[in-house]
Amino acid sequence: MLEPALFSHGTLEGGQLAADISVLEIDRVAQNVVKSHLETCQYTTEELKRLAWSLYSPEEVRALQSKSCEAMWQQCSLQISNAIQYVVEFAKRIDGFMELCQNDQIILLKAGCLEVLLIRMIRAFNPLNNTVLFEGKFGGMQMFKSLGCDDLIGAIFELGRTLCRLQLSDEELALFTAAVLLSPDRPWLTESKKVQKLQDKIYVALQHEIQKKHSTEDKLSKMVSKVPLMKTICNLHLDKLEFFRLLHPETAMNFPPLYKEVFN
Ligand code: MHQ
Repeated sequence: MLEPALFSHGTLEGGQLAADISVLEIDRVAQNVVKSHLETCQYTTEELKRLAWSLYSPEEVRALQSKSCEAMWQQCSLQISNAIQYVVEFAKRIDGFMELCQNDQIILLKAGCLEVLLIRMIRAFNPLNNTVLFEGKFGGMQMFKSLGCDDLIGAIFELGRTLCRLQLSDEELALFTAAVLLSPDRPWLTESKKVQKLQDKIYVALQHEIQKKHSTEDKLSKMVSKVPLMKTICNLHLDKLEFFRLLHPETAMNFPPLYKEVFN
């Protein structure tokens, strides 16, 4: 062997020390990400539990359905824009994010915030009756009928059901959304290696978190396998927005600035 010292007792102990340091490091990453999530998740779990009882009445659903397409788009873009603000705040609180160059921060947020919202949606999604929180009450997909995007809405609700089946804890959700946000493969990143290193640590922390509940099935790969579907939904949303903009340019011009900035 060329490097016998590598296998000597002393070096092995050194290796163990390195492993201990990285366990501490991983715990620190997990704590930071989970805290950031809890501080920026818009609704506490308790609030959502209480809200789950307030459903839109059939009359209220009918009222939403008879709105104009423009009015409904305006309302949805406002809700999404509000929710994005919390995702931006979440990103800012993740250790390492603010140390990336501003260019990369913007790329990661623009590319990832809808995916993060779609994952966060499971907290505000009731798979028992297929309803989601919209403007303070829960309602089914029929309430979005006037958008004229049944395929998009159908895909979002389907994803909601699929992700709910994974029964993610707030810790898992926090780490999963952070990992999605810190995707090193987003086009035009200038420091993707730096992003990769941050994401690697978060995935290790996530795997560690999953193992705490000594589940046998491979939950992490199940979670990651839903990412392509989320990307499809994001692209579908962009297509719908582009089409809407062609039909109603003046309404689209009045969309919330943050929504326009992210999906321009
Ligand atoms: C967040 C809270 C939250 C806020 C807004 C794009 C388009 C024209 C229509 C919720 C999509 C319609 C969104 C408002 C619909 C699927 C959108 C409109 C978690 C996510 C959540 C609940 C959003 C989920 C998706 C909603 C309902 O913390």
